[in-house]
Amino acid sequence: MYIPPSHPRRESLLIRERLVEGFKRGYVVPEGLIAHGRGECFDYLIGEETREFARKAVRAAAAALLLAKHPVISVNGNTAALVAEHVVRLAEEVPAKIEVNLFYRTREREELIASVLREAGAREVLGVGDDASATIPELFSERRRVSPRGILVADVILVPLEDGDRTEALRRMGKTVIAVDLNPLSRTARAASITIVDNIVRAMPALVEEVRELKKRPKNELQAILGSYDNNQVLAEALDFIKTRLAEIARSMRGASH
Ligand code: PTJ
Repeated sequence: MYIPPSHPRRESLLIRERLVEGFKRGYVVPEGLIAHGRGECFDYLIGEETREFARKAVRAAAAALLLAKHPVISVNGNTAALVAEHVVRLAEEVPAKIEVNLFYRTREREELIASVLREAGAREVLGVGDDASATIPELFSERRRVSPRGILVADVILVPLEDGDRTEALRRMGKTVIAVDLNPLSRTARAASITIVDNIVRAMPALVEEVRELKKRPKNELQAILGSYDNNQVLAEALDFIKTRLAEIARSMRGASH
């Protein structure tokens, strides 16, 4: 679809097109399009920019990934459509494993997502077919099926665009969970150890950059970054930011009406 360069919502429309393309190719589910719409609404509220609360979370996430023994990046349909190249880059920089994990799991989608990741440069993709032979206890969705070489043994897992159940189950297993979720009120956002409240299309490049930067720092500095991070505080900052921003916009609208 042609979107004129001058269109004020061009970026946002191009992102939608990537999801629609993934949907047509069969690896983004219709529910993923709805989920993106919810995300877009929250992106409007934060002004479609990476804010300070997200930067803090990106920094802590980069430290957690670099300190991990077995870091894994979990990939679903929307993530593959929007940021496959950044997933691969992040996996190389950390280094971390990449695993397909789907809420609406079918063999066809697993394979399509793995091929999108391979096209983007991934050498190994876990969680496809018989590889997803282990189970996360107390989880009843298809997300429970994981790779015994990946999420099952991971100590730190990045779960972009997640549903709350798995995040809670992974936390119960003692794992550190990093979520990317534009909705600071979601169950995932509240259950995760570190929540990046930002659009995944901005959060993933920022995370790659931060990992590159923090890789040069000593381990005790990374531990200090992680140790001083407080996720509830960061989520509260996101809500405060939205509240203040909306109050300012409302004030300026009242001013314009006189
Ligand atoms: O590919 P599958 O089968 O694993 O299914 C993927 C979806 C996304 C359909 C599935 O995980 C799902 O139903 O997710 P939820 O419960 O709708 O949660 C998705 C969360 O991601 C919501 O809180 C949205 O606000 C948020 N979100 C959506 N798009 C973005 C986003 N956050 C950051 N960046 C986005 N682009």
